[in-house]
Amino acid sequence: MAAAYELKLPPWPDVDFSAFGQTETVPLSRIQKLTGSYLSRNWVAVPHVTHHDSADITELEALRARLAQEGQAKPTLLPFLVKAVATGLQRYPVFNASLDASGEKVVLKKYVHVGVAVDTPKGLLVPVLRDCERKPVLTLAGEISEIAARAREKGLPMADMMGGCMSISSLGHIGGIGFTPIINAPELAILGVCKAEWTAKRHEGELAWRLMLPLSLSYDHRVINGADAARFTAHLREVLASPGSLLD
Ligand code: CAO
Repeated sequence: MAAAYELKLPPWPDVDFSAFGQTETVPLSRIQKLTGSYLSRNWVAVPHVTHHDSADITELEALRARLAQEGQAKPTLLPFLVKAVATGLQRYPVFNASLDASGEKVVLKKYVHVGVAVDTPKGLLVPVLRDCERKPVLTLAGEISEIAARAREKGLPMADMMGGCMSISSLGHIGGIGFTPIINAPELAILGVCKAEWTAKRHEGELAWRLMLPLSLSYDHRVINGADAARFTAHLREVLASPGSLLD
């Protein structure tokens, strides 16, 4: 009997690039090889859809400036995003879930742990911040700085990268208007974030300059539907637009 579906790929092209000009060959790092194999598996095995949206973070920017003026360390956007995602995971349990190994049952999680992609010289690492719904933004900010520095200097043990419910990949400090982040399976969704830009928008009946943050939410379409994704980013838009509630 024929297999229901078989992925038949042509062999990888074996090209002598030096035939076309000068080249240099360098090995991939251990981390690149490891993450590369998981990324390939997840890209092939998970039916990804990416939902794009944008959040008005004008008030959030003012809040960050106020915190800096009050002499507190100025947190970056990221801890606010972690907290916003944590509230989303609580409100929409279908995002705080995983398929079990049989692929026939959904495991709903009662904890809220959020992974954060960190770009290190040796490759991409995704440490997990625990119990994010219970932690104030400033605590999350401290944890992100500490674990990102550790990831860049020494790398991280597997234990620091396990147990995430959903991940965030922020390229906001560099640029871009949207991308398709690959889901960190068995998580069911990942939020990609690009650079916030001042944009002329209609706001409270008037044309105004607002700081708009691009959001790209990739989700596993076996479990999450487009309407769920639109609701999730609408929730992010709402909480990021009134960020006071995220501080605690
Ligand atoms: N829009 C505009 N500015 C942004 C921003 C955004 N979306 N996100 C961050 N910034 C700003 C920060 O606010 C900060 O400016 P201020 O000092 O004025 O606050 C500046 O950019 C630098 O931020 P940062 O990168 O030091 O800190 P972070 O908390 O935003 O991110 C970390 C920390 C570790 C997640 C990040 O440095 C990193 O490694 N990101 C890469 C993730 C990645 O590679 N993803 C791709 C995965 S797929 O290959």
